[in-house]
This record gives sequence, structure tokens and C-alpha cells, in this order.
Amino acid sequence: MRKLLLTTTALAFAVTAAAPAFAQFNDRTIRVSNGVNADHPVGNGITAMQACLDQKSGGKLKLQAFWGGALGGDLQATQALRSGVQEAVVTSSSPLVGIEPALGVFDLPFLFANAQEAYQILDGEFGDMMNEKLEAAGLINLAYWENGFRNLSNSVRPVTKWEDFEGMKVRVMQNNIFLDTFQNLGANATPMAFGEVFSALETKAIDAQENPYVTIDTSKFFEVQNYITETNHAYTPFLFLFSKPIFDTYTQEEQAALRECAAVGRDLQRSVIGDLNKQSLEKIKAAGLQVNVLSEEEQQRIREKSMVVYEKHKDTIGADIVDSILAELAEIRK
Ligand code: 2Q2
Repeated sequence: MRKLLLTTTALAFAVTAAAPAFAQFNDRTIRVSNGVNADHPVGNGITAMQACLDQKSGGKLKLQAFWGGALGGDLQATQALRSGVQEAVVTSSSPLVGIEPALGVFDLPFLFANAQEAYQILDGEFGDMMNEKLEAAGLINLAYWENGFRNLSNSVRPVTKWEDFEGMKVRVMQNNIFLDTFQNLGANATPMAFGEVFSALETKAIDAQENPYVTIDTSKFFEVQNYITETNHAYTPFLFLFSKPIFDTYTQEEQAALRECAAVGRDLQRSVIGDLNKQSLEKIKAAGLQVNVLSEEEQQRIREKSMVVYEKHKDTIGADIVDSILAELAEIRK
């Protein structure tokens, strides 16, 4: 009997001792939406982030992922965060320029030359400054994930020089900088929410769209396209946004765990997306699409022709924002 009493006491103590480890965490279901499908690298990031949250919160903080735009498009979901009716969204920065114009800096054509530059800018002071602007708009950016370098797909002809864009109906994100970039090249640019792109391509309402290979693959755009041109014309970051009205009700420990685990998800997602983009390109080639890489001289011609977009949108974005990122990039490239 005495032994049983000791064991029970020891067990009770053990449970009590363990309790403070997760006492600062509450059982929470965190809805996080995105327009891509679960087999996109965002899915890898979510899995890694959940494993981290399990370890830090004893399984109390649960991510509930909604894919394929099930909770609405990027802008719609982001507005739901601002009004506190949804916890989180993984969204491109581009459709949010109406909320925070400075985000438009990331849409300037050919801004980043490679992902390493993007990471240095996004994960450093510049990214922190942008996060402060987002917080003022009711949005906590937990970390910058990766959408990636964007390439063209179309159903009408190979694009080997900028003149080939003439008259091509290209869907662009709902963002005037992307609109102007493609209008300036002679395309007939059409802003459209991501969720409408597949059917618009399928019905030939549009000829073309532009996204990273993993998106062209996992959202099945390649099934209704014939040509791919590697342009790398822009690098789009993903924002892992959390509703500030909801975040402010969480404990310090819960907030810290979300920030730390979003960074774990970011690092994992970035570490796999390079290979996954290569695998997606192989899959697209195997499906019979004609793929070409824009030559260095043609990239330079498009880059030079696109510089007018910088001047046209510099004031809308904020001249200080544009000058600051260009100065930082010049420093990185020394
Ligand atoms: O072209 C697009 O709209 C995409 O790059 C999307 O921004 C991206 O796939 C996600 O934000 C969709 O939720």
C-alpha cells in the first residue's frame, strides 16, 4: 500500500512538475490559408512548422491548413486577418499593395538577381522595417517564406525576345507594377485573382500567366499551356501573416513559439524549393511543353526596357523605400 501511495504521489508530482512547462499555452486551432495546393513547398514548410509547435507547446498549438484558396484569395484572406476572423494566411506580397504601398518594391522587375540577395534583404533590417508597416495595418508577419522567381507560361508561341509579348493576353497579379511591367513589353496584361487563373487559361480567356515552376506544376497550369520561358523577371516573397487582433490575445510564450516556428518552416521551405522547382520543370518538360531560357542578352534587353517601371512607380512605393533597397543591393553586390 505504502509503495502504491509513493508511486501515486511521485506521479502526481511528475504531472504537476510537467504542467508549468506548457501552462503558458492554450489549446488553439490556427487556420492558415493559401491559394496553392498541399503538394506545393508551402506544404513542406507547414509540416516543419507544426513539428516545431508540437515540441514547444506540447501539441496545444495546432495549424489547420486550407489549400487551393478554400478560404478566399490572398487579399480577401488578409482582410479577414485584419478584422480578426481568421488567424493566418501565407500570401504573396503583391496583391496587398492596396493595404501597404511600400510592398510594391518587391514587384519591381528584375529587382533581385538571386534568392540569397532576397533572403539577406527580407531577413534583415529592410524586412523588419516592412514588418513594422504591416503591423500598423493589423498584420503580424511571422516570417518571409518563398514564392520565388517567376517564369512565363503561355499557349500561343515561344517567347525568345521581349517583342514576342506583343498582344499576348498575360494574367498578372492584382498589382499595377506587374500590370505596367507587362503592358510596357507590349502584352495585353489582365489583373486576376490566383484562384481564377486555371479556368481562364483552360477557356483561353487568357493566353499566359507567370509563376515559379512549383506553382505552374502543383496548380496544374502546365496542363493547359504549351510554352514555358524562363525569364526570372521577379522574385515574389510569401508573407506568413497572422491577425494582430488575435495575436495580441496570445500569451508571450505562444507568440514567441509562433515566430520561432514560422522561421523553422521558412528555413525548411527555402531549403527544399530549389530542388522542387527543378523537379517541377522536369515534370513540365515530360508533359511535352516547349521550354526555353531567355538568353542573357535578351534578359538584359528586357531589364533595360523595364527600368521605366521603376521611375513610374517610385513615388507610389515610396522613393526612400526604393532608394534604400537599391543601396542595400549595391552593397551586397560589391
Ligand atoms: O500569381 C499568384 O497570384 C501566385 O504567385 C500567388 O500569389 C501565390 O500562389 C499565393 O499567394 C496564392 O495564395
